[in-house]
Amino acid sequence: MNKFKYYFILSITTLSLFSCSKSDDSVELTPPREYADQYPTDINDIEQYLKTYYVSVSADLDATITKIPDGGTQKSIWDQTEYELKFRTVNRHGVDYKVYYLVLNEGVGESPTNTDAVLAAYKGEYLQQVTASEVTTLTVTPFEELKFPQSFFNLNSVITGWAEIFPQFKTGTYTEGTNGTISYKDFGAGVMFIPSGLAYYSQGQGAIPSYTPLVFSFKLYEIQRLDSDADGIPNYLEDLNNDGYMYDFRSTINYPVTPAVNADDTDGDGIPNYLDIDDDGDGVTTILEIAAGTDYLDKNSK
Ligand SMILES: [Ca+2]
Ligand SMILES: [Ca+2]
Ligand SMILES: [Ca+2]
Ligand SMILES: [Ca+2]
Repeated sequence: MNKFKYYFILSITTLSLFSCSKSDDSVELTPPREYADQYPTDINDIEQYLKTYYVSVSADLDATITKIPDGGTQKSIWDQTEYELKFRTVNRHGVDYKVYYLVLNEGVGESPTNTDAVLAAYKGEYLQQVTASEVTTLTVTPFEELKFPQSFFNLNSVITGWAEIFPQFKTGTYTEGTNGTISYKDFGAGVMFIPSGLAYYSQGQGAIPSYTPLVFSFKLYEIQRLDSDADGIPNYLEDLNNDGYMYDFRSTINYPVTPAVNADDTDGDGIPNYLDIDDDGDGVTTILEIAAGTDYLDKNSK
């Protein structure tokens, strides 16, 4: 039901845009593609990119990714062995997405969970097959770069690809200069390769066209622990199985199939602890239990 509501809202938005920009009366709406139909195209583009581009990394972990020229001897990202190319399988929309990421440096500090916020520098590019004179070429277009981040991004409200990959990295250390500057060292740095279904998909965003996989190189400077249900316990301490991820399976858009057991839901009411104001379901809110000094932490401590 929710799914239909979502599409309905999308259609209305699209319709109003078209109504404004078109002078004739014809309006054609194309429904979003099926995620399962789009994914094979995306993963092919990503793997083609990984096999035909190489990476060079500066001393301060800036990644530059370049196409291997004809006859070039550079090793592709796929074939090189200096940095580990890993992937994480992310199930959404009934699709097992493979999200590749390249570890330039894992970091030495703390990892965010997928419900925390990050202070990160990043550079984004999109991949697109472009056909000209009957020849189709994979093109790479930069769309955004943020070198000196000033504010934190809540991983819960950015694209899914970010929320899934940042927890695989750690922060570093930092020192404060006398003039208030901060220098970061040993931070996590990497490159992630995200299928469009875990990015902006059919809608695109700004300069990013619809249905384009995204490549982000990034540096993880700092994290901010969030407390989404404001019960006094930060999210990462409500991650009962300690895997760095918490999910709200009530969202039928993101998770069409609810697992039998949510590992991060003490009372099994479907609301994960990080969003549940009464984690143990005894009718007394967690925040009251903490204030009263009852045995909340004994019962729920990991
Ligand atoms: Ca909390
Ligand atoms: Ca978890
Ligand atoms: Ca619960
Ligand atoms: Ca309770």
